[in-house]
Amino acid sequence: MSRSILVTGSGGQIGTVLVKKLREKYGNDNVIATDLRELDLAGPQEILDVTDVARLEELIVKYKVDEVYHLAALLSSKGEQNINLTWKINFEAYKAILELAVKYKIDKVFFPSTIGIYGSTTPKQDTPQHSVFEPETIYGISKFTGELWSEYYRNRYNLDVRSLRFPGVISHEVIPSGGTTDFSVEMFYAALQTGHYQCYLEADTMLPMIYMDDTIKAIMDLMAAPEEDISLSLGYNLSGFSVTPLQLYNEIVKRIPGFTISYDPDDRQKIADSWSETIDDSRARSDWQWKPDYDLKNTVDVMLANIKVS
Ligand code: AKB
Repeated sequence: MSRSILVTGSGGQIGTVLVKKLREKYGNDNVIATDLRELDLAGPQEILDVTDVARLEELIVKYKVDEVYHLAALLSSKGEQNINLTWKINFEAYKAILELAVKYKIDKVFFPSTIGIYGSTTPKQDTPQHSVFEPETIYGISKFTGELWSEYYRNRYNLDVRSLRFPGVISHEVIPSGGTTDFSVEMFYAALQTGHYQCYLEADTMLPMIYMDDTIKAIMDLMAAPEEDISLSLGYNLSGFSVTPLQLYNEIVKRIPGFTISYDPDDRQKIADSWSETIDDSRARSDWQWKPDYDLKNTVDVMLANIKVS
């Protein structure tokens, strides 16, 4: 069946890879990539500032959109530098998408949530699907509010909204920026480019992570699952594996002898300390058969095999 799919934030870490995969599955012309800037992509693309609701509506009408992925976001660390813009992009633009989805009878909406919705009062080990959520960054607050609106729209308007709580995403296609988990990508580039990495988190700060191929698999599987298998529009807990900067370093240095690391924690330490260490993603496993393919070791192998440094 032909679908018209609109993706916001298509030039970001996840968007770059997801647009490619969606186009492989649904055809180039059926996936409209949008971003603030022009992208180096074949296939339909449009400049879109997601805070411009009139433009968003114009594109939804122009392409008769029936699926939206709202990937545009400011992440945890950058978000603290501009809380009003973070709220506008992460939540208000998303709320506008929900309203337009009802108005134009859009079939399905994907909302990326995050481990940033957890706070210091959330259990850190095996964080359950339903728990205490008192996020401590505007990023977490905007994403948790988005989750609540997703569930509300599902219950009130029968809108098919699906969502995942992403851990740190490790990938070699685009280097992430503005997040607290960025060290998990930066460390690979430093190992290959300069041979030294200065980490902005303490050596033993454990955080949940996921490799990009598993991230894309999770999004595609969740969105393709029969509606009756989806038991919530809140974000599903999701995890690949958990790792500390020191554990990641130890795996990299086994493969790149001589690589060194030092630690100089900054503001991001406080954010990382408020997040969970390990996640219970059993609801995703039972509802739509989520199962990651990548652990720490094969993630390190595939990253080092694919990063191109000049
Ligand atoms: C961040 O570090 O802000 C993101 C996230 C975990 O959502 N990568």
